[in-house]
Amino acid sequence: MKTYPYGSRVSRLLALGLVFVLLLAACGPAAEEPARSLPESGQDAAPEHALPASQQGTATPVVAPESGQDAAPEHQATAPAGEPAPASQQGPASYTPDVSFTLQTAIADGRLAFVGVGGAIDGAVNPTLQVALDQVVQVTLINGDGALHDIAFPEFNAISEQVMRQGASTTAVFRAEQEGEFFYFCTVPGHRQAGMEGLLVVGGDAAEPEVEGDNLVRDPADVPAPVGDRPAQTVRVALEAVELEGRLADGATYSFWTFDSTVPGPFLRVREGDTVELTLRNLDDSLMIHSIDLHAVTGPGGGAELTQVAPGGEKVFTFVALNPGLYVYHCATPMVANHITNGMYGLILVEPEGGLPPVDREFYVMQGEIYTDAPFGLHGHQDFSVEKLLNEQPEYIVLNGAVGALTDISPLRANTGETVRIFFGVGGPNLTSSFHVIGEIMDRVYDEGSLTAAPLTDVQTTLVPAGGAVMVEFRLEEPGRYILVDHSLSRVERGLVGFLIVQGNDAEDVFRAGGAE
Ligand SMILES: [Cu+2]
Repeated sequence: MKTYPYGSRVSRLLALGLVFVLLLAACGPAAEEPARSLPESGQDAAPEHALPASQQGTATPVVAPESGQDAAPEHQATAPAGEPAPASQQGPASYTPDVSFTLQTAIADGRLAFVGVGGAIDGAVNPTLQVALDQVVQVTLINGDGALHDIAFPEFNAISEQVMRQGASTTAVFRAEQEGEFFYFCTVPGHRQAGMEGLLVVGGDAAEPEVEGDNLVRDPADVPAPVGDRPAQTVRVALEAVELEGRLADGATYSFWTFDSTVPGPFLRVREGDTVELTLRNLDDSLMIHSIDLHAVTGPGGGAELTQVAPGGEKVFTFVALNPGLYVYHCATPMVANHITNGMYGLILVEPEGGLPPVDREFYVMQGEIYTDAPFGLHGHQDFSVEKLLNEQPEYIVLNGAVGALTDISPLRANTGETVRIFFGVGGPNLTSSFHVIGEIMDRVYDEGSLTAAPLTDVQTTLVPAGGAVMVEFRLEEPGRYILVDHSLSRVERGLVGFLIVQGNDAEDVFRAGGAE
């Protein structure tokens, strides 16, 4: 007789977990959620407190860079990480900041002050902001007291808009192009003297932010070799469900649940007509039951009903990959959305008979959301919030499992003249992605992961649903740094950004600074 452990044991575990989470939520700090915004840059020097011409209501924190005044142009020649471009190519800002701080105005010890929100400066009064030389710095200012304020970095010609109402927020963005110590302060008359002043330190011993927790990022270049032109056969796949503490962001960790200890799980690659025998083992030290539902499976639950496996156990099932395509797989044990948000998702490619057209490089990228109890950006271990999950209000939205996964840790790398293919999927569990590569046009989009329909051609942004995937291809003509985003660009501020760094010579002359010849 077969029984599926959906029953009382799971219910008890879930109930215990829920009580624990609710307790934590009740005891947690009543931290105010920091507002976030994309950069406005290059504002003129701050004489007294001249306001930018565009100043309007200050409550809306989101300004898309394309429309932001003086925002860096999308095609700005930006140096690949670690390979700075000549200074002449560096504008005052770039598409994404290198470092971000949030400060909230407050009255501390009877004086006016800026108080750090999140990260290493959390709670610090007039915190010292430490940055590296030439970093693009984004400072978000939240009005915490209802009086008129702004923030200025005069040596860098940066001043924010003024914020008047409590809760309103604004940003200042600049490139830290001189080494040394500089004051930042509020330019409203009397406020600097009343305490609103701190230090910006550029260069020196600007320490790398400490990283805690194991790196669970799946390298986007970690894609198995093409199946190509071979007859159908039996393929055996073994996966392990592993629960472990991992790095969520610099200085922040989270209790991830994974397939094979990375997020996303391994990229599985089979052929149409293959018989796939899948073994799922759940490690001894797991607390939860786990399972797998592959969208490439024809059969109830996609495998989930046959693979509910308790800690220390193992289950096997077999399916025939009837339909070619690019499919999501994920854990499907209650609460399913909880298992997915914690990292249990991946992609399986079922190649059509004869294989896919050859390309020079293939990449594997997945988008996911993380629902922490505390606001985005805080240090330390971050607890899961079932309430935010059910309200679909993630704090973190990331590529390959963590903030910085595809920028600092494992960016995509290729060369000019190459054609690249990105297998992009959305683990979710909830948000739809408007997948876009800044500075590129997708030559071919295999919409919704369908490999049997003709691809769309010449696409800017493609919609990928939760639990869906897409295969895109494009040729690289120009060197530089291209940026993978969800064009719901507020999500950049929650971690959703990746780099494709393209090296090589600029032989094709399809893009350059200055006028036409
Ligand atoms: Cu699971």
